[in-house]
Amino acid sequence: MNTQVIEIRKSLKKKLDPFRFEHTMGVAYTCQALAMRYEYDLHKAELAGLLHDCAKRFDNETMLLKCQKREIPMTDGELRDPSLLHAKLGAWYAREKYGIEDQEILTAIECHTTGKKNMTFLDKILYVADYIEPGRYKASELPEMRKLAFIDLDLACLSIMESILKYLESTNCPIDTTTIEAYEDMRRVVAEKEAAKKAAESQTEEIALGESESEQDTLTPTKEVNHVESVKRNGKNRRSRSRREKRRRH
Ligand code: DGI
Ligand code: FE
Ligand code: FE
Repeated sequence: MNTQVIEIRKSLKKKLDPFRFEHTMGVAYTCQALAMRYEYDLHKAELAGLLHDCAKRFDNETMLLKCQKREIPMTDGELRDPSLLHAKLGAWYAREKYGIEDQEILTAIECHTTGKKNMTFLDKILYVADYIEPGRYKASELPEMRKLAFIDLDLACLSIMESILKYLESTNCPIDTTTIEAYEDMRRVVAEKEAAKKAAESQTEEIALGESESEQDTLTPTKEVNHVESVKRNGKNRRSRSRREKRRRH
């Protein structure tokens, strides 16, 4: 194990309350599990998970003052609900106090609460891990989200964003524009992926159909004589092929 990770853990254990520390460990392990699944860098995923809530030990007033002092720009949403600032301030601590220079890790920490447009792989891994780590228990759809996270990361992100937005609306919490932008962007990503998948499927079906038609052409000695027969057989092939396709997809 890397000594940097051991030192970070020691420091976090001293600084965070026991619940936050346990949550942090859960997020770090879940980040690594997702990194294994999606073949991402395990060490970077672990560092992002370990440090994502490192600024969560300050109250709102202190975070506002610290951000002002360090000239960290704040959005209207963050000014209305300064608890959101632990993400930006956390990225600042990760860089300045824990020596993290990797911009991808710092950005993932910075956007872990609201998400953002054009989320990177690590942004998504951390965002999802924070929601599904084993210590979480409040959200009702957790078992489905946990499964989905290991099947389709984008869909898991979208699902979590929908659930958080629903919760924020039901509790009348001020919603940051970044949270809405992140949600709309993830909807676009998922819709584009779905459309590409459908186009690829119909192209495969067309190729299969073309192959079956040319097979029939070579089998029949004279096209004209056997035309009706060929149409019948093609129709049959088409049906059985599409049934086979359906069975394979489910
Ligand atoms: O720090 P954690 O509790 O581990 O998790 P987190 O950093 O994802 O923060 C979760 C909270 O942040 C959750 O209660 C939803 C809230 N949140 C996310 N986007 C917004 C938001 N709260 C407000 N007020 N506005 C947002 O846009
Ligand atoms: Fe957080
Ligand atoms: Fe967290």
